[in-house]
This record gives sequence, C-alpha cells and structure tokens, in this order.
Amino acid sequence: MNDSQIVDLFIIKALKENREGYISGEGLAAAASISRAAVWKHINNLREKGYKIEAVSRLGYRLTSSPDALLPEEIIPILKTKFLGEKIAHRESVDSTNALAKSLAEKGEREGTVVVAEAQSRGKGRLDRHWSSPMGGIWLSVVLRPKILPLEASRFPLLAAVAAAKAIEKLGIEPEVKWPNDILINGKKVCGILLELSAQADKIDYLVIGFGINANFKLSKIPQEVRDRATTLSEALGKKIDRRRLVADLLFELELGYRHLTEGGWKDILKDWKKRSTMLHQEISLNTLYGEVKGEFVGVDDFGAIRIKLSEGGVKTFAAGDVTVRKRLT
Ligand code: BT5
Repeated sequence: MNDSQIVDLFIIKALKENREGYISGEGLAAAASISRAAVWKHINNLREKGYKIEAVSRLGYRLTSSPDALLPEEIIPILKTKFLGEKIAHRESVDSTNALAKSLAEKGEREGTVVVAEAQSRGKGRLDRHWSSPMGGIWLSVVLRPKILPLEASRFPLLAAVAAAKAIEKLGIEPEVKWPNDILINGKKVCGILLELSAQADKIDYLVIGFGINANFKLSKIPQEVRDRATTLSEALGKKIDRRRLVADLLFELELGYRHLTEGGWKDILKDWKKRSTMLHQEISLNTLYGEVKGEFVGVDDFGAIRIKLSEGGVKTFAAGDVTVRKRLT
C-alpha cells in the first residue's frame, strides 16, 4: 500500500468514528501529519470513490454515506488476517481478476495480495469457459507463493472451497461443496473457484486462487443457460448481504486453512470438505476431456483427485472433470 492509500484509510477511519459531528481540516491534517491542502485533495479523492463527505466552513468534514463497493478502505479495517489482504487492488471493472493477479504476480507481487473487482468483462472458468460477473457479485483473486511441490497445488481448490463454504455459513446458510471447486445452495451454483499456477519442476512460483461468488444481483443479470443452474446469496436469503463482511470472513478462513495446510493439516481440510459434500457415495458421472465415466464417488485422494468405483468394476482416480449426480443412493 502506498502512502496516499494509507492516508485515505486514516481519513475514512477518522470520519467513521465521528459520524455525528464534524472533524476540522486542521485536526485531520495534524493527525495525519499532512497539510490542509493535502487533506482537501484526499477528501476529493475519496469523493471520487463514492464517499459522500459534507464540508461546512468553520466546522469541517462529515461522512454522510459510504459506497457499496469492495474498496480497500472498507475491507482492510475489518480484516482479521495476518497477511492476506494487507494489500488490496480494487477495480470498478476488469477483464478478469485472475488475469490481473497473475500479471501482478509475474512482476513479483508479494504473497497475500488481493485483487477484487465490482464487475468482470471476461471472467474465466475452468477450460476457458466464461464466468458471468455482473455488478453486485464478489470477483476476487488472491496471490499465494506456497513452499510446496507443484503436485500438491491440486489441494488448493478444495481448501478454497472449504474456506468459502465456512464464510458463507456465517450468513446462516448451509451450502454444499461439489468436487472439485464449486459451492452450491439447494443444488444450484453460488460460487466457483479457479486455481491457476506458475511452477517449475519442483517449485511453485505463484498460485492465483480466484473466487466468483454470486452475492447481490438478480439472476436476470446472467445468461439464461447459466441462470437455471445458478443462484445468488441474496436470492437464497431473501435480502442483500454485506459483501465487505463476506470478503473479510473469506480471507480469514482462507488464511487459517492455508496455514493449517502448510503445517501438515491436509487431512483435517479434507474432513471439512467431505462433511460438506452431499455427492460422496452417490452414483455420479464424470465428464473428462477423454470421455465420460460412471460409478460411485467413493472419495478424494491425497492430492484432491476424485476416486470413483467404476460401474464396470475397479476404483480409478481422476484429477479433473465435471461431476453430475445420476442417482441418489441414500
Ligand atoms: C468455475 O469454473 O466455476 C470457476 C469460476 C471462477 C470465477 C472467478 S471470478 C474471480 C476470478 N477471476 C476470473 O476470471 N475467474 C475467477 P467452471 O467449473 O468451469 O464453471 C464454469 C461454468 O459455470 C460456465 O460454463 C457456466 O455454465 C457456469 N457459470 C458461469 N457464470 C456463472 C455464475 N455467475 N454463476 C453460476 N454459474 C456460472
């Protein structure tokens, strides 16, 4: 974060703590160790971001409303993380937060940086599928640099799904996880996760984990063919959610899980994931790049791959694919 952003954060915090009254420009300048002209510049900058700040001569400034946006000024003060989200790059609109996070990571961006956008024009799913990303959702990517073998990276979609599910549960909803990277509510997709990485043979340069959470928008904002299999948190709850709180909870859960994973806690993460899976032990079909396989979903292996007891006999493991339930066995 640069000095100017730190001052913005400081001013917003001071204004929020004094909503009832006015803070003088002089007082703000002294507290932030900047000139009164600089205070004026920062106030204007914050107004451009959507903050409504009243200015009354001889009295000073008063915050009358904050924008409904995932601005660092809104998220950082409520974060409970140690390093995740220390730096947040916010965009009104971007092609893809994963693409931006990757280009920042290529330039050496440190671990824990978050990219978040109000809308995406070219949101990505797996296999270059399109991810609909209208205003009101949470389109967010995290840069990580784990010291693990590239082969262990396939644990991250499950780790991320558990973190997102736990954050959503705080809203009083019981979501389910769907292998490998989806979160569903009543069988409909509310969140998708996209993991991208850059690695050498024995070392990960960086990982980008992208979360697409359908938070506060009407389903009519996404294409018909997607709509039937999708839902939003506001639809599930019948009211808008506080997106800032959800982002803070998600980053907290992700950091907790990440630390646990690097300390050897994979088994617990998998247990947490399985607890939230309703497809385990069901008859499923898995669509892979090499065709369709059918059988019972019997488990997830040590590297996050799906294990299927094939209808024609034997158990096989698959690293990628799309699952559909064919028959509920229980
Ligand atoms: C995913 O892919 O589920 C991963 C989605 C990750 C999106 C995030 S947003 C922030 C970050 N930046 C990015 O550019 N991407 C990540 P997959 O399992 O392949 O699912 C894609 C399929 O989900 C599409 O083919 C549609 O059928 C469906 N879909 C598209 N948009 C959707 C939405 N908003 N809600 C529910 N389903 C959707």
